[in-house]
Amino acid sequence: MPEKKIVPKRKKEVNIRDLTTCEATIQMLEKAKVDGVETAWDRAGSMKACPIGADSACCKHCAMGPCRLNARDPYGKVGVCGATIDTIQSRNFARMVAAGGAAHTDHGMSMLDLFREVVNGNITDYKIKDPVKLEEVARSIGIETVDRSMEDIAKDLYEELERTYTQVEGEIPFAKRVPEKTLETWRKAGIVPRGAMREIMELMHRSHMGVDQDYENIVKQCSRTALSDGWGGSMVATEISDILFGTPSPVAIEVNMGVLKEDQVNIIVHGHEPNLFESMIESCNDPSLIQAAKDGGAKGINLCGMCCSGAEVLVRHAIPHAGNFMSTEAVLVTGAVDAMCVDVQCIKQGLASVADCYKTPLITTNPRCRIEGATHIQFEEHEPKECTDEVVIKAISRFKNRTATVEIPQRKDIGVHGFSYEYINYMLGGSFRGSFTPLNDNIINGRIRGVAGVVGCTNPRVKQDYVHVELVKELIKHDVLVLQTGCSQIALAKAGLTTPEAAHLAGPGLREVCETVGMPPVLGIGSCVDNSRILIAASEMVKVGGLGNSIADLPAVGAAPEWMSEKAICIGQYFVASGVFTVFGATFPIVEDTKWHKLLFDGLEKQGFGKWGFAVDPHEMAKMMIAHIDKKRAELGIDKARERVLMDMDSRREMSA
Ligand code: SF4
Ligand code: MSK
Repeated sequence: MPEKKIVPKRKKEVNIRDLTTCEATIQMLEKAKVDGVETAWDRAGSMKACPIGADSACCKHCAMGPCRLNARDPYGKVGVCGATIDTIQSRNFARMVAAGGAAHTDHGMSMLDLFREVVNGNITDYKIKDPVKLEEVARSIGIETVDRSMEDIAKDLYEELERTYTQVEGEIPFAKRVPEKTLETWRKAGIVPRGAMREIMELMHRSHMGVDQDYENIVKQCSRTALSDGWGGSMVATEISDILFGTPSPVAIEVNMGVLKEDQVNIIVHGHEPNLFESMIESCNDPSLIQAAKDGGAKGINLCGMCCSGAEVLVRHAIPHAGNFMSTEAVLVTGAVDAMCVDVQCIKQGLASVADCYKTPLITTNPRCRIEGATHIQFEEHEPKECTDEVVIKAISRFKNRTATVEIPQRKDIGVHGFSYEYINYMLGGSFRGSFTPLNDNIINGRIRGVAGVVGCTNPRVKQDYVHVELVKELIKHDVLVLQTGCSQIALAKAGLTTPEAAHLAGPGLREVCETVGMPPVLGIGSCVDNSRILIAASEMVKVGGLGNSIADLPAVGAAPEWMSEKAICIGQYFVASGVFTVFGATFPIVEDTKWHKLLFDGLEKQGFGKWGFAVDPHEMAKMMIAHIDKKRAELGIDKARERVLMDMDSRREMSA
């Protein structure tokens, strides 16, 4: 395992170019320095990550501690209660899974609450936008749809999906979507999830002082809880959002800070839940508010997304995206943001002081997420425009009274995003015969070596976007098709790799497929809850046939190269439990060569699951992922096919030379 990346305490002047590869962010960090504004990079530079915490070698689960063990001699001592290094690490990991899973499932439950109120007619500002998807989702979990009204199907769907959260015993509804052999592995291990509330509660209980003190038993509940997110809470969030707001299909979108407009009222929405953004779109298109903006001297209202709110809405409405997680403070430094409106998750508290420096209103909207110093305007789904209209009015007022110097980095790229599972089906198989068969065929014949999901955050302890971009470039060069979500997707969009033209960077086999279909080699599919789309795609690949009987058989891998959030750990664990080799970068909270380390990085695979991997360097990461894909190809007996295809391509090139 390579050495963990921990940036040392910053003593001397830092070269801003070492912090990020995003030119717009570099420009804004330089301006921040001149303006005397502090960002997360400054704080990360002046505060070394705690080495004991980074190794997950400490426990503060009771008042007999906190206890710290020695990562260099992990079995040299135990906690006051006798807890070993494996117990301490597995319990810490469990709590990350529980918190990450809770974030996604609470988001999903909010979407389901909204769906119920829409279906019952109590909320009229939102409607079912995609009745076809409603029927498909209902059918996939056994709800009768023939000769039934949309309302009746929707009511049944709500009743069923509520079990995703509340079910006390038995399997959650979307377990029906899991390939049979994968499900068998889960059943054998006793980890088919019940409702997320029960799983999270049990995981918190088991990781309490003096309860579960066997790391092999704890990992089972980590998996069960994580699966209740991936195949439960997150999947419901995605499916219900598609039903209510529309299933994404590819659109060309502008990305990066150049999407801000000096002569318009700029509003940024940042967070995760699409209902706030949908209402904000309505408010920004309200003729009376547009007129108010014009009366205030603006040419119009310019609505942009950031982070996952942006990643989710860009694929539905082609709303421009101003940047990923590590650019949310930097974008305020432009002085051009007239309001930043946030809901939940990944909202740095530091935004409040940066916003204050530029007199930008930072507006919280969700009762779960208030920030000291920010203005709170509660978003109520029954009257959504009350909140979003007020945000727009505040933004217009800030525009009229702008005092901050405005400097907008002239950087933007256009990329194509919005490759939902349904669209990939259609794109590959056509409208009459939508199917994953062409994808499987191209994997079997070797043009596509395998599939990678590259996802997750950016992190100030890693050079922003660098690991994402280098890793993905390396993967596509070796004919690996890349699916993307969240902040990673935005990193690649800024690097110009989400266009069909980027196919020239792909290896010969993948390039041929991309050129034939007219698709980019990097497919952006949405926000971090939309990782569930990757699970559905993997499931479909198994069902189509020819690539084994379980997700663990597929030549497929996952990565979160610059992760930072507990949600990422939960996502990683549900990928691993679903059968995927999943590599994390930046750092990993573990002590090497412990039994817990061996279990996560090797033992789980022997039990029929996937396993974890770790690497800091993107090329090393790519090597590990490609080696795993090749191992799976060999196990499937399709490794020779690839050699033949590539020989054909070479001969073709020779002939045309
Ligand atoms: Fe220490 Fe055990 Fe308490 Fe943890 S649970 S703080 S290891 S005594
Ligand atoms: S927003 S969880 S920084 S992907 Fe989903 Fe980005 Fe990671 Fe938050």
